[in-house]
Amino acid sequence: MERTFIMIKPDGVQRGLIGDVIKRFETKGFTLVAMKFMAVSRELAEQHYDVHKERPFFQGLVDFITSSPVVAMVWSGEGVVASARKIIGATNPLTAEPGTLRGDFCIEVGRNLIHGSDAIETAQREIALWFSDAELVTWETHSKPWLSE
Ligand code: IDP
Ligand code: MG
Repeated sequence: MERTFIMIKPDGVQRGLIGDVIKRFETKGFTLVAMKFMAVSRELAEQHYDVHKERPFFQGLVDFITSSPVVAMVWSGEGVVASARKIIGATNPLTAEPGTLRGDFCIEVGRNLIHGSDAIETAQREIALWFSDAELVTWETHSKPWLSE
């Protein structure tokens, strides 16, 4: 089953929005595979955002992600990577549609609440970076026949 990596960034944790974020993925019908509340090392933050290392905002982004704890998660479901990106909304919260997490809960790109993998291959890389195989839980929700035909 398809999986994606989702992280509630330090602003989401500090602002007490952990429950609101998790609720959106739960009520949509996706399945939680792994979750941990953690401080992020500089090394992990730099590896996670490696694709942006030449960008002017890179150091500030690494400073921010390591400044306060995050909630790292893996969610699974058919089409979860693209669907999670839609639930999250555009990178710039001011252009993110109302109804999306960024559209509803934040106002600046440097404090945009949440990360979600942008493609299936990216998700695989990010899940392996943040979680060990043993931390990924295999289980089946009792709602399965009420969510899928
Ligand atoms: P995404 O999170 O929607 O995938 P990316 O373009 O991959 O967006 O950028 C990664 C993260 O880097 C953003 O979520 C945001 O936190 C930060 N970022 C991107 N562009 C800027 C910028 O212009 N200024 C400050 N931070 C930025
Ligand atoms: Mg991205």
